[in-house]
Amino acid sequence: MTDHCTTTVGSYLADRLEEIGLKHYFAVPGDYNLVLLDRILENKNLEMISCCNELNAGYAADGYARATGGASAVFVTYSVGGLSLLNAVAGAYAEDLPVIAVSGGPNTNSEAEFEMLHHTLGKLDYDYQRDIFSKVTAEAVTIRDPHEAPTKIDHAIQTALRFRKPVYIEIACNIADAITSKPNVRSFGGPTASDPVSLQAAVDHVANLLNNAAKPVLVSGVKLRSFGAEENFHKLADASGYAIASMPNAKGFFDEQHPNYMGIYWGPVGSPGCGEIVDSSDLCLFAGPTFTDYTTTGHAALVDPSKVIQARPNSVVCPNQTFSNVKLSEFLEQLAPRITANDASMVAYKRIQEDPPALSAGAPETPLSTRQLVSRVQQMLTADSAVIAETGDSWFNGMQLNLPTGSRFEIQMQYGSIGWSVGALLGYCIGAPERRPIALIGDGSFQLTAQEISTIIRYNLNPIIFLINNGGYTIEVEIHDGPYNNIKNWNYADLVHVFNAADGNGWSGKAATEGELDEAIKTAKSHNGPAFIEVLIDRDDCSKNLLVWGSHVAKNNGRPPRVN
Ligand code: DPX
Ligand code: MG
Repeated sequence: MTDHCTTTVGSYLADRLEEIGLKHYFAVPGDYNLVLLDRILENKNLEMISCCNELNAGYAADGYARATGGASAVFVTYSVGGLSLLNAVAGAYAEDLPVIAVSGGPNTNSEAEFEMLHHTLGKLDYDYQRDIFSKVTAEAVTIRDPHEAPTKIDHAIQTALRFRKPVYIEIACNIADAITSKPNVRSFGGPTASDPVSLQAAVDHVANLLNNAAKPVLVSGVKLRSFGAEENFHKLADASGYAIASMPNAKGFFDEQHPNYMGIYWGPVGSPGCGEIVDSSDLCLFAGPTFTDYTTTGHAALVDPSKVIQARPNSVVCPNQTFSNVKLSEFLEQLAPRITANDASMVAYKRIQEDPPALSAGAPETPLSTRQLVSRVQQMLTADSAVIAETGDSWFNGMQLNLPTGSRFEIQMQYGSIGWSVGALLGYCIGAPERRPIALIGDGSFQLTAQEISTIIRYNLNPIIFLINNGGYTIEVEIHDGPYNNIKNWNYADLVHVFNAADGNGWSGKAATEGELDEAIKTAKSHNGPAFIEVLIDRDDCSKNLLVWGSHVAKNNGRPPRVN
């Protein structure tokens, strides 16, 4: 029996999730989490989105966090569910997304009585799932004592929001219903404030360096969004007059229609002219960058550390000087008014700027090419669009798009787990119902997570999905080919009918020519529900940038071992 100041552990968690802004959560049931789900369902301000499997539910939570900019939650059962979820949570860790992963756990009496349990490894270890999750989360807690639930739940939630990382909460199956304190008032702030002395010193030092540089440039990085610094980056961009580039995994975080925007800084596959200006600048401020083999095209885009300032989420790293405990957003905000406008890099860029090559449509019967597909997607984009680009040639095709102000772009470039986009698209549609997301998904990737189209149909969401059927793992073909890069063909478009069954409202079509694609897009746009277009593309038709990038990454991967 609860009284006015107590509740159940499950209800406590539901209330806290509501309090931090969640309206939905993703779930797959199992006997270790059923009572917990009963308690969560009682909260009428939270809607359950039932997924086909735990991996996809995790990807959906990833997409939801991207769409809302806040946290997300996913509920699974013990071990068989949890370990399926693991890969998606690892992706959320890599991508700085505060996904709250909640698993049911064994009954608290089982450990004391040395019970061997179903769904487990078949040994007397009751902590292995939490131990495994501790590697891919910022905090992993097990709740077996209801009195400890409020502090453990609150601390895990605060950690997720503060560090923008996933957390793991395991609740023993007989504890979800146990009595605990009602949630008391408190705040769940985001990232903590900077050390004021260090912040001041960093701003003074960097303002001095930039104001004395001849041709400084600004580059936006992926951490800008997770650490809430996009707006202050824009303020700095406006104040500086510098030429501005985006790193590939930060595409869309800076307005691509800004007059000083050059394009993507991505070494040999970046936007024409952009790399030349960044590399020839005497001082570049990278805001929230990650320099990996993927974002630097196999380390071909080598930024000279003596000319680079990195503003990281918690520090500022200058040539020969580091300032710790300086938060990215505060640093950019305070730097903006200290900068003397200097358009030298922009003038230099204007001199070498190339207009993108004009591409006119072919005759309707022309077999479809990726270039023509990209140009059709470009024409569809509006301020309300969100493009979800799956790992594969879709990255390179997506990167070509010129995003209207307000539109969004999602890519999982740090983790690059194929199949991510189907679940992420589901979560994105739920989290941003005011947008109509457009997904670019390769056939190979789709085969990992295809069944979540069923959930997109179940909730009658309205994305437009381009399934690119190029008969295999083309990106892998370009990095290193072999028989393993061929896949079994499917009638992808027909799957929508299978998933529709009697009550679904999904529409699908197939396009092998430009004319068929135009017709299909017309129908998709007018369809009030999920639209799925299978486009048939030649196995060897891939973007030029994929070929160049693939050879650099392959070279980097193929370096021989060092022997003494
Ligand atoms: C693999 C990749 O068909 O796209 O454009 O044809 O390449 P493209 P597809 O979706 O194929 C994807 C394929 C097999 N990567 O080319 S990128 C290895 C891989 C991965 N993630 C997981 N397994 C394997 N990235 C989960
Ligand atoms: Mg493919």
